Amino acid sequence: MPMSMTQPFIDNSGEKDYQTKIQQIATTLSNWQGPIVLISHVDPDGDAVGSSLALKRALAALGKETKLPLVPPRFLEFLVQENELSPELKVLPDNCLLVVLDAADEARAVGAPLSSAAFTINVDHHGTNTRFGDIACVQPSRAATAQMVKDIIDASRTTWTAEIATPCLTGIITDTGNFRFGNTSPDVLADASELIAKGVAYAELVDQLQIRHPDYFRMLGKVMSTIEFPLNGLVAMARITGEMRDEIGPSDDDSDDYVGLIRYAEGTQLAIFLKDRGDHTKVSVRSRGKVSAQAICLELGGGGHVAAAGATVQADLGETRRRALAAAKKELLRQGFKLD
Ligand SMILES: [Mn+2]
Repeated sequence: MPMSMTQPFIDNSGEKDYQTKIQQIATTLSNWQGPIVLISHVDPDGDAVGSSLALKRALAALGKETKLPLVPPRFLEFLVQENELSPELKVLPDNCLLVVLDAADEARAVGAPLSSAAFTINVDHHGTNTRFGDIACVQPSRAATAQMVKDIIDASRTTWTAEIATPCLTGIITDTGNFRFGNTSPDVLADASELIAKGVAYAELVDQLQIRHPDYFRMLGKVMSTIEFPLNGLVAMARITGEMRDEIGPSDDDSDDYVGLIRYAEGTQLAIFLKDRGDHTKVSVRSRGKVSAQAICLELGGGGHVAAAGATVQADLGETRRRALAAAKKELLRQGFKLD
């Protein structure tokens, strides 16, 4: 999930500890004699897929036995080479090192059971990360987990190739919204520049990353017909209903784009996107300035970054809309906005 530079959870005192942990992780991975399994979060995004593909390729280059149980969204399938992914693992192999990437807590990590790992490494940039695992390296000042993976690979003996750099850069591109979000720091651009210099076909990559199935555009038309601007126009809100999905098909795996799009409606501080899943509703929130999408989603039982957060609400769309608006109102009032 993308994030903002303005984080209440940032701990900048930890940069030295961070570098120490990165080195410790690189050493642990290099010295590990058993299999290494990499997993990431449910509904994997560009950072989850990019981070895990980059690290898997770097470890494979070191001669490590690796497994990556992952189902990427359609628009990221082009990154994957043949036989690179595994089906979900019901049990972990013996003496297995498990690397969990971009997942803020154990419940969000999918692909393999966490309990039977011989050793667990947690690498993430979500401030809300629960710090699970034998080594937990959490650095909210990083725009993407892929940036942290770059640090791990830099600290290891791996020689960078375009095949490793391309997914790594993908994580940075997608979590910064193509270098448009507030988390696009000089460090992010320096890391991206370094990765491009490893031989990434940059223009081709960013072009490919925007390509979507025709159904995406059919769905976009329907989504835009649901747009509303409640709370004095400070909120842009849209939805995908079960009926829309029945009509267009289920390929809405990129629908996070929609919330980013409506966020650009003039005068809005918040974009809220609701996805009807029958017995539950998924909520994606994006915010601007000091307004916290994270505060709203924490109120709804979810989490994320200040500028971009999400929640799964065990209620139908109508009830979820009511709760999301109540949380949005509370946050807007907290930030000093006047509401009728
Ligand atoms: Mn991320």
